[in-house]
Amino acid sequence: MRRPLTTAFVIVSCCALACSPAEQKAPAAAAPEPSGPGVVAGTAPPGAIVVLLPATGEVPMPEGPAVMDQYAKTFVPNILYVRVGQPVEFRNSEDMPHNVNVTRRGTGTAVFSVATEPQNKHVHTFDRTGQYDVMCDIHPGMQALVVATPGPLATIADEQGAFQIADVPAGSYKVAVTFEGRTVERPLEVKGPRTEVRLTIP
Ligand SMILES: [Cu+2]
Repeated sequence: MRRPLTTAFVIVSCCALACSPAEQKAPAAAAPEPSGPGVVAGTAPPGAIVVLLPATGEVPMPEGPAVMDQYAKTFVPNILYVRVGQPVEFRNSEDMPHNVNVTRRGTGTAVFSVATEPQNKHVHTFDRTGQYDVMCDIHPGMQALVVATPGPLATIADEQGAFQIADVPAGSYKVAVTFEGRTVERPLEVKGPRTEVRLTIP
């Protein structure tokens, strides 16, 4: 999972450099000082994708593609979080032919299936939020998962429906829950070390 560590460090170090101890104790002035990052945790439908998005504005797209490699008869990494709209390179970095067969989890809908020759790659851009099973038809043991989300603060609720997203900078968010192809959003204020939320799909 990708976390905005850079953002968190920038906020902390700016305050440490710019504020004297007296100013740090003073109540927030016109622009409230965000507190440190916290954990957002709670429950959602089991297997749902949970994503925190800023309440306003866009989330910058990462530079460059995400990469899932095929090496030693294994997909590396085994679980890859990518952004909707971000190119994903499916590489083959060994001297053995493979194949990349991607289906949408839940419906089993075919997304694509291509041969990946040694030292070659196939680029695909996922255009909607979802979980995608990745297989190699040549080597049945080769399996992986791509999770496409609209933002980097994302996770999947476990079999009991529990989820946790760490290192969330304080602020106003939309929390988006995607379950069985439907997405529901609601506002969420994140402050303090832990924010609990119960997410349901009506
Ligand atoms: Cu293979």
